Amino acid sequence: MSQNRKEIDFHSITGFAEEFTVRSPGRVNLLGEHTDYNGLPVLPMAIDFHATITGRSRPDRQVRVWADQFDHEMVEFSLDSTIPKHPQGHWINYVKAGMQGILDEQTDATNPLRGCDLVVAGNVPQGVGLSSSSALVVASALALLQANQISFDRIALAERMAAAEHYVGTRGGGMDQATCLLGKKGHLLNIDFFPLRVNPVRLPDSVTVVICDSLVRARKTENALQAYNLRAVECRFAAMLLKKYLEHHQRPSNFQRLGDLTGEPWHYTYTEIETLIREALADEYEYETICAELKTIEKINAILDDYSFNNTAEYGKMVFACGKRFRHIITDSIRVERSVELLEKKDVEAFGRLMNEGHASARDDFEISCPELNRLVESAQEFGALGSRLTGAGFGGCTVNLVYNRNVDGFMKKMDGAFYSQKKVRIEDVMFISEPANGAEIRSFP
Ligand code: NG1
Repeated sequence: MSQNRKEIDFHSITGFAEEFTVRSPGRVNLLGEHTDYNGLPVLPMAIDFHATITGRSRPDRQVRVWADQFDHEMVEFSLDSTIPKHPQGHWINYVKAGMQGILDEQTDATNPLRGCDLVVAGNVPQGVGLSSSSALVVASALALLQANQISFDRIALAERMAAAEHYVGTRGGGMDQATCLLGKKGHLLNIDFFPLRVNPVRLPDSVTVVICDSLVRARKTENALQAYNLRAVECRFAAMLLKKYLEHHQRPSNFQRLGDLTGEPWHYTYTEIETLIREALADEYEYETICAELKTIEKINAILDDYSFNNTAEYGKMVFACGKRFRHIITDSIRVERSVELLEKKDVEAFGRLMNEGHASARDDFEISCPELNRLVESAQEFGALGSRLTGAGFGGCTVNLVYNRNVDGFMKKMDGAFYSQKKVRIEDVMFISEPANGAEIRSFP
């Protein structure tokens, strides 16, 4: 990974003068993993790696996009009410996702959006849990808004972009888009969802965030799509089972996501939800048991189809670890809540211990780790990181490590020796430091 970025020569690529540039950051999450789509909190920060789009508006409804990273490959499409998708995994789908999100909200049919010429570049590493996808989705939406001189509210846009990214086939939550738009220099973001609320928490000056790449690639629209969506489905089924349990005990049961139980009419604390999960859910359910418990095969199959499984013949062999998954979700939420209190007191050592616990929970209960991530975490803990855990969707990607400033050099050298020195990699491509960065920026040129 390298923070170097070259300037985009918009004129030589497109033949026109540029009118604006948008820079939208990636993010690293310190705690609260897979909690976002369950309506529960996260604790990420924006990083100093960006998707960058340079552009100009066009008089018609065409969008032409050159990808600086992909040999200036150019893709053209029209801003029709439904933008057709490219094949799954193609980079242009992220651009289309952001723009479709803007089009869907456009109510004034008499004043259709103008298209634009764009050149996309960036240095957020892809498929390593640092949110390169959302950086591009958000940057694309901002480019379209800028080409049409439309102002926007960052919270509303972040909520819209979270839904918009489902266009690419993954069913994530809203952490990435919110961090990308609302990042604050020097701060972690304590984010709550439905509705989106963001509370910046200062990262104490004594510590540095070091990110280490496991070198295992997990692309959410390719090899990791089913694994990621299976976690989302397991959480959805867990919520349905919990609902049945509450109904059975004549308690209010009309909720959608686990996080709803903290609001009206339940007002449960996280600890009460933890107890409820323990009482109501088994660790794992076979497909037939889930269908029997929820008294429907059709609905279960429809949900699996909806989450891109598309192979009904295999559904009978699936196992859903609902209790284990929710145990991770609620214990990670408790850890986020405690972390905010600890960071306010600048207790970085206790915060680091919660990060370590978060890794164990992601590994054992949510089962999104892999041997390489576990090795990185164990080495980091041995070499003096206050906390170390996998970050992002998991199944590969990076670890995030909290290290006292004074120990950073020694820590990185030891990590290099233990993990990278045998491999053919440049150290600046696999280990890096970022301060918490600001959210997306737009610059326009007269
Ligand atoms: P990354 O790490 O960018 O793949 C994904 C989801 C998040 C969140 C995390 C896990 C998207 C766009 N992002 O992030 O919403 O669920 O996994 O905490 O789907």
